[in-house]
Amino acid sequence: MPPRISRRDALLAGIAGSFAGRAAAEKPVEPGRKFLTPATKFEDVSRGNPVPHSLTGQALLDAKLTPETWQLEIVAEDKAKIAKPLTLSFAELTALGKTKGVRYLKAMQCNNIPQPLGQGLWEGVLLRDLLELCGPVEEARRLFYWGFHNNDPKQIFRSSLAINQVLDAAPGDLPPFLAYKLNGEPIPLVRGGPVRMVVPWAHGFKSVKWLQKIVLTNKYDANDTYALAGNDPESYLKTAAYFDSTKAEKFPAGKAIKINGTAMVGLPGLERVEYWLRADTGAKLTATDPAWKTAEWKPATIAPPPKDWSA
Ligand SMILES: Nc1nc2c(c(=O)[nH]1)N[C@H]1C(S)=C(S)[C@@H](COP(=O)(O)O)O[C@H]1N2
Ligand SMILES: [Mo]
Repeated sequence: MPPRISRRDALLAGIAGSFAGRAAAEKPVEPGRKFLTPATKFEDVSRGNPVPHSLTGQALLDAKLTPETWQLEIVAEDKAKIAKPLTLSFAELTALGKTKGVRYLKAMQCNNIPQPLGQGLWEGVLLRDLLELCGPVEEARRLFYWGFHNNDPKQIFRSSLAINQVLDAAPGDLPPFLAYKLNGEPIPLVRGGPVRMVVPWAHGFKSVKWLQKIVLTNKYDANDTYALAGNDPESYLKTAAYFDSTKAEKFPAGKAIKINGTAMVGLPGLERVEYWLRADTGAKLTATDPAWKTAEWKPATIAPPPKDWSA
C-alpha cells in the first residue's frame, strides 16, 4: 500500500491540487485547472448589505478598508489581560512582514460548499507575533475576531480560536496569520483585503475578511457566526475529491474520457484518488445498490505542482 500523504507533506510538496483519470490512458494527463486561483476568480462567500467590497470613495475610507486607513485593534476582556493593547497600521504590519513574514498555500474551502472556492499563496505575519507585541498575556483562553460589518451588529461575521491554536502548530504546518498578500499581490478588497485572517487547517469561516478587531477572552466557548448557525466550529479540513464538472455528459463509446477534479488534503491525509466507470443501467445509483460490491476502482493521476514558480 502506498504511504498516505499527510496534510503537511502535501503542503510541503505543494499539493492540494488537481487529479485526472482516463478511461483509456494513452497520453499523460494534464491538470484541468490552474494551480493558483487569481484573487478575483475565487467563488465568493461574503455577508453584508451592502457587502464591504462594494463600498467606494468616502464610505470605503470611513470603513477603514484602504491600506492607508486600515487599523487592527487587539484588546482583552473580562479576566483575560494583556500588558499593552495594540493598534496596528497596515504600514506597521507589512514592516513586520519584512523580517517575520510567512507564506502558505491554502485552498479556501467552505464547509457548506463541496469544491474549494479557490487556492492561493497567502503571505502575512503570524498572529502570535502580534500577541508578543501586547506584552505578557494572562488568563486568555480564546480569541474572538471579526471584520468590518457596516456598523450593524446583526451583520457581524465573527470567528474564534483557542489560544493554543494561535500559539502552536504541528511541525511543517503554520499557526494562524494575518495575510496582506495573495499570489504575490496585495489582497484586493473583494478577497477580504487589505488584511484577512488565514487559518491554515480550518474551513473558510475561520479566515475572516476585512479583519479589524481581535479580543482576547477568558471565555472557553466558541462564538463563531458559523457555530451559531449549526456548524462544527472546530471543523478541520477533510480529505475529499470533487469533479470539476458534475453535469451529466455523454461520451462516444471506444474513445478516451478525461475526468478532472480537485483533491482536498485534510486531516486524515491522502493516499490516492480513485475513479470507477460503470455501465449505464439507466437507474440512479443508490447508496445500497449491489453494484458497489463489484465496483472496479482505478487510481487517478495526481498532478504535480508547477515546476516553474517564477510566474
Ligand atoms: N468578514 C467576513 N469574512 C468571511 C465571510 C464573511 O461573510 N464575512 N465568510 C467566510 C466564509 S463562510 C468563507 S467560506 C470564506 C470565503 O472566502 P472567499 O470569499 O475569499 O472565497 O470567507 C470567510 N470570511
Ligand atoms: Mo463558508
